[in-house]
Amino acid sequence: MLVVQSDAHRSHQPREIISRGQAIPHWEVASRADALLSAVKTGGHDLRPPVAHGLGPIEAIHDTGYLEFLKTAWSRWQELPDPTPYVHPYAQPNRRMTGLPTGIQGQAGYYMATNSAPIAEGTWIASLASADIALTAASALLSGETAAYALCRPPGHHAFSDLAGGFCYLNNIAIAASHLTQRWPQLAILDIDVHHGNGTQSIFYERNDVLFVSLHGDPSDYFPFFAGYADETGSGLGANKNLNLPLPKGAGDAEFLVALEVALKKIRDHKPGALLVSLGFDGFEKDPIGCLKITNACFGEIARRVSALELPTLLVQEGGYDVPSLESNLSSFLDGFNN
Ligand code: Q9C
Ligand code: ZN
Repeated sequence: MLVVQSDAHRSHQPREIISRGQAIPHWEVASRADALLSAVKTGGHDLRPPVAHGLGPIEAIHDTGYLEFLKTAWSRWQELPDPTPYVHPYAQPNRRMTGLPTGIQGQAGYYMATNSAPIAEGTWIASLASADIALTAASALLSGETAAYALCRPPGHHAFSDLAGGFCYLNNIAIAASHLTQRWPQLAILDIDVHHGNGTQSIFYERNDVLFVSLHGDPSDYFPFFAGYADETGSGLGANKNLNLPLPKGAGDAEFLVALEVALKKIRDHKPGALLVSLGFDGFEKDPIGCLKITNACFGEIARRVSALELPTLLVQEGGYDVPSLESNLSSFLDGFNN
């Protein structure tokens, strides 16, 4: 399989996130990418660096004010008295207040949906590189490759058009999907990360060309809490082009595979020209922040069933935080995909 990766992610290593009022070590660490890369190398895959695609495809998905914020937030934050090394939101807009402030403190709240997407000095550079990885893998499909894996870091599926959140800044898979619509007018995104892909859902919620289907832990008591419910089915032109399949806490392989069949049927009925997969390994049974019990072998089985759709397929890396298992989980998936 064609794999796109780069080392640029190393400039993004915020040390902590704020969870339940406490600073805790960040889960989304650079060694994740090293572990995933080991699987690529042992699997003998065709590894390539990203090619810069410019800001055009990113601006097709993200708000200009948001991009300007991401690019400048860290340096603006450093001008505050007694600045911390990472930009964190403090006060955030809500149901009753939605104004856009001009100062950095207020803008951090305005453009950051959660306390788990801190901005470090190199976050913008790393995020651009991550988007370019997804775009380069997408371009390979445009040139006739049947499948490609984008080893993205930071991940992207919690990023909205104008919001960072949940370890994500630029929505890599949405950017890649919009790039692919130049060749395939109908696309499908399958999100198997354990967290609902709220950013991706929002970006395509009113579109009928890009179907979004997500399997994830029930958000009623799990991140991202405010989206991922079964009654979110799309609106306007996008009516019936969004499918959420929340799974109860603790669900294992059998339940996951039953839901996957529902997802695959919805995808086949949409008749997409290509498929994109938000590939998270945080549904793994040992994941420290997961809520499901997916086994290593099941990632292979998921891959076999997805590849049986026989569509040009772009795999985009999202979450997965049990670093010691990432290599074997990715190997299981890539091996399953090729068989
Ligand atoms: N106690 C992705 O998998 N919540 N993002 C962390 C830790 C945020 C996960 C809470 C989870 C975001 C791409
Ligand atoms: Zn996740």
